[in-house]
Amino acid sequence: MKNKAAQPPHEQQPEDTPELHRLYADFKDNHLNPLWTQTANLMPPHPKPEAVAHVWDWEALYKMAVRSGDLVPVGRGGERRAIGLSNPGLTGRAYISPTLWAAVQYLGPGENAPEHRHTQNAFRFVIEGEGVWTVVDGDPVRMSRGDLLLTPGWKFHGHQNIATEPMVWLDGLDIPFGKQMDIGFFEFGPEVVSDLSTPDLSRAERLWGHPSIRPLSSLDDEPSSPLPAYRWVHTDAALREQLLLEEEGRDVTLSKGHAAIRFINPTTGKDVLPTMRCQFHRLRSGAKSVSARDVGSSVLQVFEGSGHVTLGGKRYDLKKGDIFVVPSWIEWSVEAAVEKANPYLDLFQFSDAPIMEKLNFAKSV
Ligand code: GTQ
Ligand code: FE2
Repeated sequence: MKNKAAQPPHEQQPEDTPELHRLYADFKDNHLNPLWTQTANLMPPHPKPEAVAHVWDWEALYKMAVRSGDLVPVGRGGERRAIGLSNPGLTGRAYISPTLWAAVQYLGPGENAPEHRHTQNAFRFVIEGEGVWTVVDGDPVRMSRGDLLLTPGWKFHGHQNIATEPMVWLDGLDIPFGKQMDIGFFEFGPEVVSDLSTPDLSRAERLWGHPSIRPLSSLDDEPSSPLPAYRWVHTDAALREQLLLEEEGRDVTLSKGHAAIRFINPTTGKDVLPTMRCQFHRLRSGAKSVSARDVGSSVLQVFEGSGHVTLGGKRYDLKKGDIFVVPSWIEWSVEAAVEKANPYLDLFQFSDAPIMEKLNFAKSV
């Protein structure tokens, strides 16, 4: 190799000779791959995600979910009528980011999605509709508008819709992370959900759903939250009070007019699932969030209101139900529109932050 010390290291390449070609051919035949041809790509100076920023339009998603409902049966094998949001930068894979799966799931009136369990962690967030119960380890959990429902890894779960209307909701799972790590196990459960009752509150909520109170029979930390449902009444009240306290002169919001909360595991005070963080944002009409940039990826869905998001320097309109992805190290901020119909922009967010934090890769500016 010639001495090219004056150039940056990644531009130091060997002379193109027949011997070099033979060496590279031997590398290939022996299942080897040299670092020096791809150093800058493998070890960039900062994250350069293959995933790109993208916004999915809720109306279009909803219509295709309905068409899937007409054409595709739900049952054993396919398991779920769930349509994965596929990041345009991660072609061919139904992954919204390298770690996260986001899907819209459709369950028609009277339909039943069979029970199964898998290592992957899951949650559902309900943007609209009523009438579905998800049965988690034999415990029926009502799914209503604004609720966050958890299905931690390896718990059996199936869904049933007892209403006369279909229901469409957002699923979040750590499928891509699990696939990359080869951690997945999967088992079928009963074809019909194991408990067809439809109580207002699940047994786990009756045990765990009291603010800052836990049963003395369960004092150990649990890796996933034992509370299967985070109800909209509580989320809404927490956000409303944060903004009211701000109006009363208290410094409790993230920034002016931006209330935000994190859903937590009551046994640890930490994230609800080992791999996924779930949060909720409320921006007062006209308010703007502080620009953020984090290692790791995030997905947000507009729950109510409208506005726009600036993602990697590009501005996108947002309306109810729209879903967008924030890839690693992409700068982003949201702004609530000034509109009469809705005094707020409400956003549900999930991210892979627990993975990044546990592995010491988390970084923010
Ligand atoms: O509802 O159990 O979107 O297992 C992907 C995999 C939903 C579910 C998804 C699943 C489910
Ligand atoms: Fe599942």
